[in-house]
Amino acid sequence: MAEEKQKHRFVPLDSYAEYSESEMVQRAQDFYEQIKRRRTVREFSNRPVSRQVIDQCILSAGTAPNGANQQPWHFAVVSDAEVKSKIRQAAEEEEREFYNGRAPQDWLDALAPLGTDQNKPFLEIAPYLIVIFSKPHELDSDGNRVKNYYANESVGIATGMLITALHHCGLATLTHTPSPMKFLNQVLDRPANERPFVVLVVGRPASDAKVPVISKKPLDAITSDH
Ligand code: IYR
Repeated sequence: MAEEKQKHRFVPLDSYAEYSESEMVQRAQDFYEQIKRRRTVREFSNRPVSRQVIDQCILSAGTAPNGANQQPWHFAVVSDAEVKSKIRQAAEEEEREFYNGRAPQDWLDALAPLGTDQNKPFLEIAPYLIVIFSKPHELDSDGNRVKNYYANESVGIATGMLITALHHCGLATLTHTPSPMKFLNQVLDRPANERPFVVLVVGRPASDAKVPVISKKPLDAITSDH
């Protein structure tokens, strides 16, 4: 029993920061002012970005709450021009099929305001592509599958935190989801238990970048009181 307790240790929560009611309101407002500036960008500058910044933001993403603390994610950081070019070619091949037949008309209609098409030059222009993989299971040393709980939910949360961290330090992102994405395992030589979740295109916006005129739903459209 004593041994069992030792295995699952608990320590006092010493990292919690408490704020007064008015500080909380101020911080909530300040954060909203910052995060609402975030826009998905499709026109990137090729200006280099320090790898240290990327690594630090990935460390932030890695603090995400996740199922059973199994941390079922992998972040493949792509900066090599040849690898980016391979990803662009394969992604555009999938996208050509998507835009020229695979996508139902109602999906194409929903995308129309964003002005997207099969051309993905940003995959080569932006200094980084962070390809995020979800790991629904691991393989133990005998090659048996060990399930990771809530892998997709966990990776979704970590991805949101990564986007927030990157925005916080002045980087723009595009969440890109070529479909199907299996080619990313091959191009990046990732094992079969890793499923591509999203390609995060990361860099500074092009100086003349334009974004579509869209709006976010107001609070009363996204909440209810009980
Ligand atoms: N994967 C395609 C289509 C696409 C789908 C959604 I949902 C978007 O919000 C944006 C694009 C593409 O990348 O063009």
